[in-house]
Amino acid sequence: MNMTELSNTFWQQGYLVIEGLFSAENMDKLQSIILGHYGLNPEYEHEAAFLSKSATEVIPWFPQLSGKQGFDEIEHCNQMETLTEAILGKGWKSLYCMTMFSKKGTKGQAWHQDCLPDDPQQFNLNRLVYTMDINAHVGGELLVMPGSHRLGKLPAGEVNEDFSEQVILAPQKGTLVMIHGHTWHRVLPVKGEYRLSTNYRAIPQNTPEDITDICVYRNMLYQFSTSKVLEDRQV
Ligand SMILES: O=C(O)CCC(=O)C(=O)O
Repeated sequence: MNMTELSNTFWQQGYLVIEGLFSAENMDKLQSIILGHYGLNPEYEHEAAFLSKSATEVIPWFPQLSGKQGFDEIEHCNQMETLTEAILGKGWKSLYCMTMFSKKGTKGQAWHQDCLPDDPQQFNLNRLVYTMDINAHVGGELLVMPGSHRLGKLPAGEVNEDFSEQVILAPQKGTLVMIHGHTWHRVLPVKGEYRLSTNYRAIPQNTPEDITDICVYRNMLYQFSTSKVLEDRQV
């Protein structure tokens, strides 16, 4: 892998896709740990008001906090670490590993930015690892707006509007997708039994660890630590 080229592509697009980075065997191992935790009908953790207003139906889990060491090996994958450093520079830090489960028939995730884009230097990096194939049959494809990490705040508007420049990603098992926290992104509704993704979030040096506490949706700014809508964004 040419890290400089990949980093340039990331900074140009606001996202990057690396197919086949992780072995199917490793992914199957993680997938079975994740499913062992959730089962097929886990309870939601966020408040119902948030789930409904955000149009985001995801159940998070932090497997490393439960001592699941299988997830450490991926975190310390040499290529992922080297690529992260090429993108974020020296002094970057791994935040945590968070799995996300969405049930059959749920909405996915509406357009959002993981953190406020007011300062271009202050952002998180999503490093999304897919332990299963995402495709039109399963649903849950990932939508990104190329270059939107440079466009400031996601405009207020219809939460699931289609943008003419949006790109639809259907990551296969073993793929790594990196997304800048200011890039507008969204997940389509889930048609299969379930949808899983695993996010190894990271931050550049001098970035607060709670950088993703306030999330930007098209209809609100939401603060997770207080479970509060900080701003209702009217269209
Ligand atoms: O699960 C995915 O593919 C995307 C996750 C996402 O939107 C996020 O972590 O902000």
